[in-house]
Amino acid sequence: MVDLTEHTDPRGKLTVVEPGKEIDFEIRRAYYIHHVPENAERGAHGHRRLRQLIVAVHGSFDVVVDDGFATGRFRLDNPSRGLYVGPMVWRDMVNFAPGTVGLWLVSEPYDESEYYRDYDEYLKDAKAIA
Ligand code: T46
Repeated sequence: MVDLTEHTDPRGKLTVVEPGKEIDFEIRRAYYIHHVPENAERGAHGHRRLRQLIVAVHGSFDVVVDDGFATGRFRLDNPSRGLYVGPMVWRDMVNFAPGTVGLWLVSEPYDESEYYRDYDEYLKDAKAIA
């Protein structure tokens, strides 16, 4: 989990993500997820190279990560705390609260060939590089 720099004054809070400070990769793409239907799950993939910071800017959801050897579950519910996920990690996003907006800041342009969409293929490669 990454604590982001938060500036609070009587007008509210402003949270900053700056490469070289809160994260150690250049941001080459951003996307956000919203209007997630009740009980919907996203993810079910891994990335070969991509690094990302995930922030629940509104609402909450869980990120379940799996590196081929162990799993972990992280609850994202604070817009000033993000989850860094590196390459070669399988991830699922679950348990979205109604109205949630999740932000992804990522290190690579969109490239479908960079995804693992098949868990068995991912697992074989994850174990091979360990
Ligand atoms: C991730 C989770 C949270 C694009 O055309 N450009 C993009 O930059 C992205 C991210 C997606 N798309 C298209 C590809 C699909 O037709 O949007 C559609 C939905 O994408 P996907 O099925 O990959 O959605 P998720 O929620 O499974 O995964 C996405 C990201 O791909 C992934 O990196 O971490 O959001």
